[in-house]
Parts: sequence; structure tokens; C-alpha cells
Amino acid sequence: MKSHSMIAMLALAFMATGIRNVPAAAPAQLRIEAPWARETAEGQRDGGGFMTIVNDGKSADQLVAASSPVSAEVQIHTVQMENGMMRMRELPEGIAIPAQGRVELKPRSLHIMFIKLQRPLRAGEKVPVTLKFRAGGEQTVMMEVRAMAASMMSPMPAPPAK
Ligand SMILES: [Cu+2]
Repeated sequence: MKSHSMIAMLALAFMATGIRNVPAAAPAQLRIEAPWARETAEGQRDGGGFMTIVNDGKSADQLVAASSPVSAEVQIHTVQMENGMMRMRELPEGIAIPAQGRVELKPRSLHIMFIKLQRPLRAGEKVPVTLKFRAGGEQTVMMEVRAMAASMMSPMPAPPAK
């Protein structure tokens, strides 16, 4: 009898541990770190937004869409080399966010693109952007608008410095 209750206790302890460590079907847990957008010039049509997406969950997710009240559309872009030139390309499928991984959106790499800005993005302000994830649902972040260097006036990525 004594050993039986010991086994029962061990089983309970094991189950409790199991429950704590296995959020099996739970959706991926996504965190957005340091969201920021680049300041835009008066009359500039498009602008870039950046952030790091951290997936604390045990299942992969996908950033599938984004939107913001400051522009008609928000697209998901990458930058690729084509014939020696860096060109932006829309990613219609979005960006995969691996389980327990992190994906950095940064200048000259993955980014979101504000298409047809309603107004310029001014340094110091924060603009809301709603990110839509396939499994994780929607999440709205405030992107801090940062001043850009004079050499980065164009929203298009410049060719790599030699
Ligand atoms: Cu772009």
C-alpha cells in the first residue's frame, strides 16, 4: 500500500511537470521587439518599417499581412540582389517565424512597406501597425519613427557600399 501511494505521488508530480512544459496545441506566442519606421520626406509615397519578431511558442507561425491607418496598404517585402542591384520584392506568402526562433526585419533586408502614405512619417511620433499572423492572430504595435541619415533619403535600398 505504501509503495502504491508513492507511485501515485510520483505519477502526479510527473503529470504536473508535463502539463507545465507541454502547451501542445497552444498557439505560438509572438513578441515584437523594437518596432520602428523610417522618417519620410514630404510627398514621399512609400516608407519602410522594421522590427524583430520573437516566437516563444513551440509551433511555427507566419506573418501573413499588415495594415496601418497611415497608408493605403502595407506590404511585406524582402530585398534581393538582381543583376548586381538590390531590389525590393513583395512576399505574398509573408514571412515564416520558426518555433522558438526570431526573425529580424531591418533595412536592406526583410521589412514592411507602407504603400501610398496618407502623410509623411515624422521622427519622434509613433504609428500603429497591425500585424496578422496565421496562427497567432492580430497584434497591433506602435512603430517609433526615427530620423534617417541624409544619405538614406530614398525608401529604395541603396546599392551596397564598395
Ligand atoms: Cu519595400
